[in-house]
Amino acid sequence: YPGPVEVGGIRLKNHLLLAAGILGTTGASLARILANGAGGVVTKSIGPNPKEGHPGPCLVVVDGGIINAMGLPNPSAAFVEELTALQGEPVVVSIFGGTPEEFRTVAGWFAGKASGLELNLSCPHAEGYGAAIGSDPALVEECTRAAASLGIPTWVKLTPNVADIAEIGAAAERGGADAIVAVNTVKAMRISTALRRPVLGNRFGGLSGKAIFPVAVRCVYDLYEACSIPIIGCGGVSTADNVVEMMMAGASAVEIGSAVIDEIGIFAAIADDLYDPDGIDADEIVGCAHA
Ligand code: RRO
Repeated sequence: YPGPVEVGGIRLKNHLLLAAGILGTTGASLARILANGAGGVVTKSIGPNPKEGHPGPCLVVVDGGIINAMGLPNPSAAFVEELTALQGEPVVVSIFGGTPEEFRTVAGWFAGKASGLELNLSCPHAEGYGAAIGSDPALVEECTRAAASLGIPTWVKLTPNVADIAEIGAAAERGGADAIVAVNTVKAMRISTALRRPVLGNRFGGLSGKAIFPVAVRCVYDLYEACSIPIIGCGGVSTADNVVEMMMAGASAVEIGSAVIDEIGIFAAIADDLYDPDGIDADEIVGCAHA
């Protein structure tokens, strides 16, 4: 293992993080992922008020991935207690809000309690939250500034469901983001031919998993051209070769989500491949595909 890696103001144990929303709902589940080889963890998104989420079904497995429409379920401020046992660990708290003021409020709860924040400007099926904000450059800049001005390292997670993700990344950078995370899920749906209606209770959801890996690589590549802050690749990563490809596109670190559901040992397995004696020199490969 390479030893500590500093990305966007946060010190990680290696280049691999747990992606937001996956198992990151309790302190115990986050600790378990860290004990299993992750270099850092991102929590489930926490918002200004407790939320139950969308009516079920909330998840459907498809070829190459999963479509979810959880609907931002979260305990809001009560989540702060979950971090007590994780002090000093590389824990990034994902937060969401509907306005810059809400982002500032929620961000403030985690000052001194987390390594950093990941602003969720990108949920594809959250009315008034998520991608509704993350597809408007002015709102992205304002929400980023509101949270980042508190002085906690602030990453901004973007949606791939926009015409020009580089424009959105540039707005986050202007707002003071320390890094960009690309990407959240791809808006998608499934229809049951037997029932003749959409499978998910919310009808639409977000596709994650192997199917979206090339989409994520393209987004990271575009952002690397437009931004000078670090980029963290997220979307369908499940092998060490995927990590290397993300890095070549421009990622300084990588988040892993859906693949963890199949295999909790995935961080250690990928790290063994990535850092074996003939393995990567990350500093040398990040962005090399742009040469
Ligand atoms: O909770 C969700 O339904 C959800 C969120 Br907040 C998100 O950012 N991305 C996603 O696919 N699902």
